[in-house]
Amino acid sequence: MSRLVVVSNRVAPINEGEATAGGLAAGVMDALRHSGGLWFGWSGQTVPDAVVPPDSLAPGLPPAVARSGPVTLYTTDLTQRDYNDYYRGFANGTLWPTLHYQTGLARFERREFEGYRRVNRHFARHLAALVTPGDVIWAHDYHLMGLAAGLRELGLRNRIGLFLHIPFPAPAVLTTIPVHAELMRALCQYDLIGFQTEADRRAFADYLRQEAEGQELPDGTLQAFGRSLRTGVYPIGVDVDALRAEAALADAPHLTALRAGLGGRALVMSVERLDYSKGLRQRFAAYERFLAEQPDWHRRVEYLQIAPPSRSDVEAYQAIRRELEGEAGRINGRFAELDWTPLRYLNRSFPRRQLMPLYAAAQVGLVTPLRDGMNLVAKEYAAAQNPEDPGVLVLSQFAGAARELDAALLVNPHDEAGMAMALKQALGMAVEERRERHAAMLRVMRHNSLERWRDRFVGDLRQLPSLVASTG
Ligand code: GDG
Repeated sequence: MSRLVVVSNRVAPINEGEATAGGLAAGVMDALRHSGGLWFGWSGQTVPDAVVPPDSLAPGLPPAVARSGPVTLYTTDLTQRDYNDYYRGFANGTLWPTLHYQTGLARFERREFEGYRRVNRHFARHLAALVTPGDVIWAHDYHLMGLAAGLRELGLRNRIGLFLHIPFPAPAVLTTIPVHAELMRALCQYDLIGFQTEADRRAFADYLRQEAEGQELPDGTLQAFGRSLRTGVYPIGVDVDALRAEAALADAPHLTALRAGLGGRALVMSVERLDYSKGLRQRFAAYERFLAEQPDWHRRVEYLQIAPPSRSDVEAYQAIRRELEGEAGRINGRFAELDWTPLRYLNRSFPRRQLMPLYAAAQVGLVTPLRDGMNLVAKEYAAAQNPEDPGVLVLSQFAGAARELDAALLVNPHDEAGMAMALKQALGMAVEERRERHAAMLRVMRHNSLERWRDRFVGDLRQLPSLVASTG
């Protein structure tokens, strides 16, 4: 079987048996072990600009940082300038907000786009030294839209696929990026592009048709910018049984502490990176409205929001953090009693093995992003529940997960009153209805497992006729 080469912005710091690693990283590692392979990405380290002269494409092999059986991890450093332009600038200051429909938060500097291209080429140069002609290359996410173009410039004809973890927006939104055409031309150098939902895939095909004179053939092949490429929908999944097993470890000391603090009150819980796309501001407002409209629930409910800081050197992230700190204080100031804190807002991360029992202890999982490619927390929350007495998932209709988990209570995160009502409904839901909704979600999640996501994408990539890869 052809060797698999995985490329992502960061290489997951994973060792066999490491319990804190996310399911996604573990799933990808399994695939690598199966066929042998390597995983390449940024080390997370930056070096002073002077170490690498501008535009030098650091020659030679990057250092191998870890080996585990037939799998080798390789990483490369970024210069401070690369980090600023590529990671902080174009990837997280332009692409992330725009692809999440937050055009008002997007910045654009051509210099940063040039940096994005430079780092994609830098990755390509390193990779080209590592891959052999039979390898299939699987790149991940919005950081690497230009990687295939970099590899093609170096003459590689391997099959190269990209899975986009985040949404692909409507053409009218994407075209707000001044260099959208250059970006999409480069993206079309991939042979296979995977999306989380059909809506994302459709938006990409629409862009090519409307903006690039592209066309879609009856077999689903897209043609644009002189290239033929495939697209597909691969909703990412979770390992339901592993999550439930982790969640059922109910005697963990942190749970005892939580239960003592709750004193029998119902727990509403949310977990996410502190990111403006996750809808925290709107959710806080909806909870405040719920408290204002439902005095019966005072002292009987607590909302635990875990939000580890993320990308804290990007301005928009500093702003949302400041705002939420103010809001959390204000809501507690308005409703708290001597023996009741209605909102607990924790800006820290928890080890994975602690997080799952917390999900299981929560009567309501409140997952209300403004936009999300998939949203794994929604699936993890549902997987963690005890099937006999499950909690209720309140889920944004704008998360990719809503396409599959339509047995959740679906809400519009912009509808404050609607979210407050859904919270009331969730807290009061009878056990029969909770079981029914949970069983329906479990069925879908077992089918669209993490393994299936990975095997379908890699399988489709491997099966591409070499014609698709080489014709223009
Ligand atoms: C992107 C897309 C898509 C969170 N806090 C802690 C913690 N987490 C873990 C969760 C979950 C993961 O991080 C977050 O995944 P999400 O899918 O919810 O969101 P993004 O980070 O934005 O991921 C998204 C995903 O890629 C995969 O394709 O679903 O749409 O935006 O696994 O549990 N883990 C630990 N402590 C925390 O405090 N250990």
